[in-house]
Amino acid sequence: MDGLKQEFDQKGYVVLRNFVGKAILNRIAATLDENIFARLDTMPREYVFYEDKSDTTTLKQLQHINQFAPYFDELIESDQFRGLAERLLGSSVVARNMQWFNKPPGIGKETPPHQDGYYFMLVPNEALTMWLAIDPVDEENGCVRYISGSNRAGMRPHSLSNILGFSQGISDYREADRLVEIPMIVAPGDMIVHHSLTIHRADANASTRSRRGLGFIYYSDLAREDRVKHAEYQQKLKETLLKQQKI
Ligand SMILES: O=C(O)CCC(=O)C(=O)O
Repeated sequence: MDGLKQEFDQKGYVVLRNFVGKAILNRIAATLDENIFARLDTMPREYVFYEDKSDTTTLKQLQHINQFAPYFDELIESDQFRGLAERLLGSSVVARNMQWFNKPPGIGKETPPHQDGYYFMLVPNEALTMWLAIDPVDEENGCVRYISGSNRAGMRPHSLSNILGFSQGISDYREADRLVEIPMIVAPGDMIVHHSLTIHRADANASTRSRRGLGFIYYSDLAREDRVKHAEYQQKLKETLLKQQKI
């Protein structure tokens, strides 16, 4: 485990092949169907994002799904997931959000280059995100791409991205950054984990396949969140998205 933490500290990410097996993947699929997809209209609008709001087949992202399914709450609080977050961050953690991501075939947009910590507003910026693959994900359907070591180089400037679900992107991202990206090619059950300062992005889905995954976000107990600033940002974002009729 020490080796894994060392790798995480050094590169800002780790890859865990076959982190969950078929039984858990099947239970995740059943829980999504029963507790989430069947009840989307009971979730707050700002938790449910479509590529095209008028077409329900274009669902692209869901926030806080652990609040709507006891099994997801169990999973995010389990030793397998939460325990791993604690070992990688080297501190106690708080589970903050469980997300569902998709890039619908052909229309799923790119994920702008960003550092999660820019959205989290933490001091110190000590948090991580786990991304568990549900589908096979490769360069064609828009895999996550990391910049190794970027977790040790501080926060880059961000500005509004105009991409639903990822409102901020790195404003000075350049060709030199693209050249050193590492594509995370994963199979169902594999998991990638990145630090909140690790730069990452993903291409649009150019394939005829879906690109689904689950995100698990944990904050270190050492991190203090600017809750007022965060709530103000979320409220302003919600108002903008409602006005633009994107949610
Ligand atoms: O699913 C994606 O494209 C990116 C997810 C992401 O940025 C994250 O989990 O921090």
